[in-house]
Amino acid sequence: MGYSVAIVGATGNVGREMLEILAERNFPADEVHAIASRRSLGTEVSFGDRILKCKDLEQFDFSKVDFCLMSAGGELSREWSPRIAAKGCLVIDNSSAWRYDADVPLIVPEVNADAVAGFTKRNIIANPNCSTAQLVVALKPLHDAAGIRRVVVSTYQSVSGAGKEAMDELWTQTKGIFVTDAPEPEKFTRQIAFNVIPHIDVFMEDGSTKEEWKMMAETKKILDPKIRLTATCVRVPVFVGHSEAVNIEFEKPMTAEQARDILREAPGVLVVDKPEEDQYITPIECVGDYATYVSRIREDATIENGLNLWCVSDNLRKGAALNTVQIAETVINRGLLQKKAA
Ligand code: 11C
Repeated sequence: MGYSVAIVGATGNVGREMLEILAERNFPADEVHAIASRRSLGTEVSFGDRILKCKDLEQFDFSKVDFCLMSAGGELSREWSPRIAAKGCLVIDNSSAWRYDADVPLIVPEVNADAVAGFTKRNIIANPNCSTAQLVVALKPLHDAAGIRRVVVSTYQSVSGAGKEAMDELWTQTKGIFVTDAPEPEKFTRQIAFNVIPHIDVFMEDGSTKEEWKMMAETKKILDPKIRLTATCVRVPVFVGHSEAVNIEFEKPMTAEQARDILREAPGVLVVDKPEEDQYITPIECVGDYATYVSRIREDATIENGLNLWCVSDNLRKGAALNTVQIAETVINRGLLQKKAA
């Protein structure tokens, strides 16, 4: 007897990946329901070799469902997650709505799986922002070894992080520039084709963007509140895969060779780092993979105990859908959820 799982936001970039990953990993589900807003009612989505028809969120009965994997934006999550959770269905939410709530665990299983048990207060678990998830997977083993004091991170984030329409905008602008006229920006504040934009999410009072703030706040909650982190988040004309240039200052010495050895053994990490053979990872090479790739590991001689690295991952997978499914697997493996009778 398997679990009953509902995916809310099943027609979106992340919802579709969730369905694919549940199928790929043979998640122990007897029933999988694709749920969407009324305007997507009846839309068909793939689940392994099956086709599911989307059901209406307003009409769906969550009381018989064990897990609700939610990827429908913050506003909808604020309204619906508590309602679904009150039906005894564990919500794992991919939006930013619950991440900073002290009663909601924010989980990356490779980093803080033990914190998952705290879900019982609200029956909600939060999934971090995509740019944070891959970063903390790479930082955790290094932090354990030498204590991270400060991180300076610059991101190169793909357009899929901003949704399907943003991917369409990059595609039509790129074609348009050569073939017809480039359409005006709609999802982005500037032309994204052949350009980069240092603006993701809204600006805050101190001049940072919310995306930059999220990386700081979420790294503290998931990994260690003592770590100081500053970020500059940039959108680049890449469809899938977020990249990050990371500068780390440790409490104790850490050579590049030590860091390479530690990261080679770390869960969720793959090291591709032979500059003498041009071996390093780019976003196109990580698409569809589970790993957080780390390349370009080198000492930073401008500070004491400094290290630089380059970190790339599929933002729709480790940054969103895969991490959500891994959280559900962690809950099951630790025997924390009583399966509902069919
Ligand atoms: C982006 N990181 O690339 C964002 C998408 O808080 O879950 C995810 C936003 C979030 O645009």
